[in-house]
Amino acid sequence: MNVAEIRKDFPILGREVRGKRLVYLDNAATSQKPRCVIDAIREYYETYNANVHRAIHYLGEYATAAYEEVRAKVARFINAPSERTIVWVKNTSEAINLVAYAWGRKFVGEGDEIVTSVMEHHSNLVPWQQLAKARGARLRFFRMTPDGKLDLSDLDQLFNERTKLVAITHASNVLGTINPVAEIARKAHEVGAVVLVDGAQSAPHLPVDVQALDCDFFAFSAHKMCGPMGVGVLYGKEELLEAMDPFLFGGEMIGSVSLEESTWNEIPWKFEAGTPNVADVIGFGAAIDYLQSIGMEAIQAHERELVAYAMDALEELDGMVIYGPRDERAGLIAFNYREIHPHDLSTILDQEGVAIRAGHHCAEPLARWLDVPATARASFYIYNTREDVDALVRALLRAKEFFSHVPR
Ligand code: C6P
Repeated sequence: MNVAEIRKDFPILGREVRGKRLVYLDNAATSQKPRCVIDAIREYYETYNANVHRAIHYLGEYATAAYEEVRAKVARFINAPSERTIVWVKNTSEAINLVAYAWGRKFVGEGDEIVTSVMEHHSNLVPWQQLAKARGARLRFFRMTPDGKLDLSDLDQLFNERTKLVAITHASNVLGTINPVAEIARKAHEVGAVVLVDGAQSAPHLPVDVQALDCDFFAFSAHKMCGPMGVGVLYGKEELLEAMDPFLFGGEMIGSVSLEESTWNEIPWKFEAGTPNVADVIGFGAAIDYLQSIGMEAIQAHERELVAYAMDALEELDGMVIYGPRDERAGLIAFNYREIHPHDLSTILDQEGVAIRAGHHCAEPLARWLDVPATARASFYIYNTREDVDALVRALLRAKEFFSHVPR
């Protein structure tokens, strides 16, 4: 991977922040966008803007073909068996809510169990809390190992004939843990449970093959993988999508409508009411082409190398506490440093041009499990370099100096 060349593709990386070189280490929140994505969106609006699936005119047909081509591209990207299994949503959160409503309210009942974990982002926890409340179901949780992995030793008790759903993140946005979702899916299927994988932090960073994982649903967001905001994907197995009722009602998702009754469109359009976000789907297509021109294996290898370098560098610092496993992890590191509140740390780092995230990262139960009010988090992507890590370390030392009166 030629990171110096890749950096040239991202206009924003050329700018300064507070008079310093921008060191963008908040990629788990959202990634930056390469010029080809920005251009694809501009080209759509400048040359073939039209509504899709409706118009019988040149622009409408052209836009529809381009839009549907991206669906097929996404299917290939995650090795889904067909584009019928790819539903457009606006982000991972909406994808999970869609399953909670359209599948959950129909198939989860009184006394059923939903298994999830303490490391989930709120988007993969709150919809299940709401579903459990509405349907009289019970939430259960994987046990955790002290270093922040799922403890799979008691799966035979955790999964049973009442387990209807296992909803688990592929990669944690705080711990960096990569969960063995294929193994979990195999075990869950033995008791007839459905498996939803939150892929928000995996699809941008490693090769994903939904057939090899054998998950039933897989959710992810374009904006974390060089694509625009406002587009996400729900992959679902065909038989499940067929069995579900629609989520939203209105134009485009219908088969035929009379004054009293309606029938539904085929999947995936059954779940896509109203005019979709065509421009950003087109931009997402450009993002997938871009990532594939680099190669997902190469991206994963680059982040592994960078995170190992960063772990070594951070561990050298006196008063550093790093959360999550030491072995295989996603390209992010959450930490606390010298008892400086992560918000203060983030403010000082920002003065040095270094953008990190601080807080509970929308995973409040996990912060409680870690027994901290907040953590600081540096998260990496294709354009980050060892120089970025060095800048992070220098900025942390600046913060240490600034807060030298604080006992560690
Ligand atoms: N995490 C972070 O800074 P949306 O916002 O719907 O695109 O993605 C939600 C989401 C779901 N699952 C996981 C594991 C995530 O990390 C996220 C988004 C960002 O960590 C923003 S809170």
